[in-house]
Amino acid sequence: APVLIFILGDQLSPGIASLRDLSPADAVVLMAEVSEETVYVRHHPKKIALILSAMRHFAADLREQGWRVDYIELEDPANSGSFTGALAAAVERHRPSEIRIVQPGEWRVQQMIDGWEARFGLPVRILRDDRFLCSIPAFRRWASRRQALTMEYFYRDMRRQTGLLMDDGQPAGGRWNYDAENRKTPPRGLNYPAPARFPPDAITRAVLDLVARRFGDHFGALEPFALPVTRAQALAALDQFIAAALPDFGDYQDAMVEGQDQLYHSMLSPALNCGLLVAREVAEAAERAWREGRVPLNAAEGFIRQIIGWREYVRGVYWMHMPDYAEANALGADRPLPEFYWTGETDMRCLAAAVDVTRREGWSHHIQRLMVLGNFAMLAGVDPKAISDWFLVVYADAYEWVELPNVVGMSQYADGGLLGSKPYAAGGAYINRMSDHCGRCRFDVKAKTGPDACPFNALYWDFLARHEARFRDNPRMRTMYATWHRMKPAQQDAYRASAAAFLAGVKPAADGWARAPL
Ligand code: FAD
Ligand code: DLZ
Repeated sequence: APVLIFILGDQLSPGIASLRDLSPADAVVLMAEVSEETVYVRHHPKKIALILSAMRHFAADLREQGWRVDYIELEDPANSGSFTGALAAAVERHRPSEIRIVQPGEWRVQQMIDGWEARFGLPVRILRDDRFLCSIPAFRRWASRRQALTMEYFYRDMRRQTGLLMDDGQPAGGRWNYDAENRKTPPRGLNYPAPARFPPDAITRAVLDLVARRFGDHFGALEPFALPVTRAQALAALDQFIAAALPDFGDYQDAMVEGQDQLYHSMLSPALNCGLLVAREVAEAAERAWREGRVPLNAAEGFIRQIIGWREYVRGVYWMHMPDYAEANALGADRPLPEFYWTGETDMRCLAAAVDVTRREGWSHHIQRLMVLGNFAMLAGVDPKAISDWFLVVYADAYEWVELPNVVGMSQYADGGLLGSKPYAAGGAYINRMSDHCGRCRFDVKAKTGPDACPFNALYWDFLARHEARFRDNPRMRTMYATWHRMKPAQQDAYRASAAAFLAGVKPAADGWARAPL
C-alpha cells in the first residue's frame, strides 16, 4: 500500500520534508482545493488566486517528476469542502499504509490533523517543517532561558547557528545590526525599481475566472494579477529584487512615498509564505550579493534580519502562545473596526493610501502596516480581534502564524509587551518625517487639536493618557509622559476632546466583511 502524502497550499516547496525519503513508486501525493480554507476568512481574491494557481502549477511539476498526484479542484463535484473530508475520500481511494504531512502553519489546521489518527485508524506521520531555520522546540528552549523575548538576541543566535553573515565566528563587519544607518528620509527624485510582474498563463487564467466567480465580492482587486505562481517565477523575482532594490533596502526601509508601492522592499512575502521560496535560499542570496560587492552590508544585514530574525521569531512566539494568543487584549480595546479600513474612504491621506495599495495589491509594506494601519487601530482602541481579522483577510502573505504576532503583539500591544518592550505608538510628526502624505492631506499635521488637526496627534496623547498607569514607568516612555505632564490641563483636555470628537465621527464597519455571516 502506498504512503499518502498530503501537501497543503502553503507547502509548495520542492524540498518539502514530506516528499523526502520516498520515491514516486511508493507514494500518492494528495493536494486539495477546499472551500473551508478559501472562506474561513474572506481572503483577498489575489491571495486565493495565488494559492490555487501555485498549487496547480506545483502539482503539474510533481507529475512531471513522476509523482502520482491526486489533485482535487475546488469545483470537483465530489469535493467535500474540507481537508479532513478530502483526506477521508483519498484514504478510501488509495488504501494507504500511512499518512504523511508536514506540520501545518496554523493552529487551526493542527487541531484538525490531531484528530486524523483516531478517525482513519492509520499512522499519521507529522514531519517538522524544516523550511524554517528554527524548530518550534528550539524556539521554546531559547525562550525558556530568557525573561524577555528580545528579538535582537534571538537573531544573533540565528546568525551564529546558520553562519549567515559571520566571519570566523564574529558578525561580518564587526557589528550585528546596522539599523543606525537605515531608515533615512528619501530625497525627492530617487529612482525606484519596477517590481517583478508575471502575466497570467493558462492555468492562472482559469483560476482567475474561478476566483472572480466565487470570491469576487471579497475585499480587494483580483486583477491585474501579476504575482509569481511558480518556483521559477519566484526565483526570478528574488533575482530582480537583489539586483535592483536590495542595494537601497536598508536606507529607506521606513519611507512612504505617494505613487510608489514597493520602494525598495522585496514583495517576496507571498511567495515565501506559500513555499515557492524558502528562507535559507533568500537569506543566502542576499549574503552572496554582499560578498560579491553588489550590495552594501547595511542592506544585506537589514534584509537578512527580517528573514532569519523577525520571520522565525514571530513563528516561535505564535506556537509558544497559541491558542491564548488569539484572545489577547491587554489594553482592553473594544472599538469596532472603522469602516474605512474596507472602503478607504477617509480624509487621512496616509490611511487612504495604505488601504488603497492593500486593496489593489493584497500587499503593503511594513511601515504602512505598523505605523499607519496598526498604529491608528491601537491609538483608537480597536478590538484586537477585529483588526487582526482585517489583517488576515487583506494580505496575500497572511497566515495566522505570522499575522497574529505582528498584529496582536507588535502593532497592538495586546499581548501586554511579550513581543515588544513598548507600544509602536506615533503621532503625525512621525508620519510626516517618513512620508510625503502630510503635505497633501486635508488635515494639518502641525496643528495639535481641533477639527483640522491631524487626528494622529490627539489620538496619540489620548492613548498615552488612557494607559498611563500601564506605561508611565516604562523607561522608554518616560520622556513622553514628562511632556504630557508639562502640558497645562486645558491643553490635555483639548487633546482628549479632539480625539473623542474625531472618533465620534468614525463610522464602524458592518459585520460580514471579514467573515461571512453564519
Ligand atoms: P521586506 O520588507 O522585503 O522584508 C523581507 C521579508 O522579511 C518579508 O518578505 C518577510 O518574509 C520578512 N519579514 C519582514 N518583517 C517581518 C515581520 N515583522 N514578521 C515576519 N516576517 C517579516 N508578514 C507576513 O508575511 N504576513 C503577514 O500576514 C504579516 N502581517 C503583518 C501585520 C502587521 C500589523 C505588521 C506590522 C507586519 C506584518 N507582516 C506580515 C510583516 C511585514 O510587514 C511583511 O512581511 C512585509 O511587509 C512583506 O513585504 P516584503 O516581502 O516586501 O518585505
Ligand atoms: C489560504 C489557502 C486557501 C485560500 N486555499 C487553500 C486550499 O484550497 N487548499 C489548501 O491546501 N490550502 C489552502 N490555503 C492555505 C491553507 O489555509 C494553509 O495551508 C493552512 O492555513 C495551513 O497553514
